[in-house]
Amino acid sequence: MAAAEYTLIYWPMLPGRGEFVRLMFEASGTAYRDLAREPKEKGGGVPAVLRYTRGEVPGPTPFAAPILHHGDRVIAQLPNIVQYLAPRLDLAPAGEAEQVLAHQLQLTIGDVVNEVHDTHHPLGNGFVYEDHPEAALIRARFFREKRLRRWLAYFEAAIERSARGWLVGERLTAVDLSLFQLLEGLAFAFPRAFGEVRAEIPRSMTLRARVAEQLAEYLASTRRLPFSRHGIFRDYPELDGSAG
Ligand SMILES: N[C@@H](CCC(=O)N[C@@H](CS)C(=O)NCC(=O)O)C(=O)O
Repeated sequence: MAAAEYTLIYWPMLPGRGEFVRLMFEASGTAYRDLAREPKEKGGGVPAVLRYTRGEVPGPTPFAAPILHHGDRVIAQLPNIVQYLAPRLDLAPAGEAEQVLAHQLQLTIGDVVNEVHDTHHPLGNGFVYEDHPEAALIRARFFREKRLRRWLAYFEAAIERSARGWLVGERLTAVDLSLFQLLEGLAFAFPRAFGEVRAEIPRSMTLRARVAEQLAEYLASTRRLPFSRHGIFRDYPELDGSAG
């Protein structure tokens, strides 16, 4: 079998930002190497990620994962990876205006992901959740009450504007896959708060179901990593306002 052209480098054992890239390969039926999920003895595991971020691999050093290695190119920053891969995997919209809009929406999804991360890491990456649960409660409440509905209404309006059931253009593109993943993550991390909004975003829920249908084989496979209490989307009931 021919070697995969694309290599994804991302922390093994959690979906995180790597999953947004993985979905592009899976949806387009593109062979890829998921390097850090291979055994350490074969060059995988966490050391694989560190080799890249420590500059031990030729090419520009990425600050953080996800990382895409394609030929002699080493590319980081999730929206940048999506922008690079989308036309190559036939997951980009057709014209420049729509491509710019897709990138805008992709960056916005990245903003939401950052805010979700901050609900359990309100004081930054140097702490673990258990260090500052009170701050996390405040941050998560702000997210649930002031941000979640606004973010979701924004994507819903984009789908309504496109009038084809997708965020941009007339068919599924990479940013739809990212919205799917975002909705999956929100439903996992904030089942109560998300449950209160879902009736207000019917187009987004339909998009989510359509992507799930298209990816059914992958989603049922062991290649799909489950959400947990590692990574971005974490199911702490207290942060969903539903504990106690
Ligand atoms: N803005 C970057 C964020 C990358 C990022 O924060 N990656 C996390 C994992 S999801 C990481 O590896 N962080 C390690 C660090 O920041 O030192 C992107 O969208 O790719």
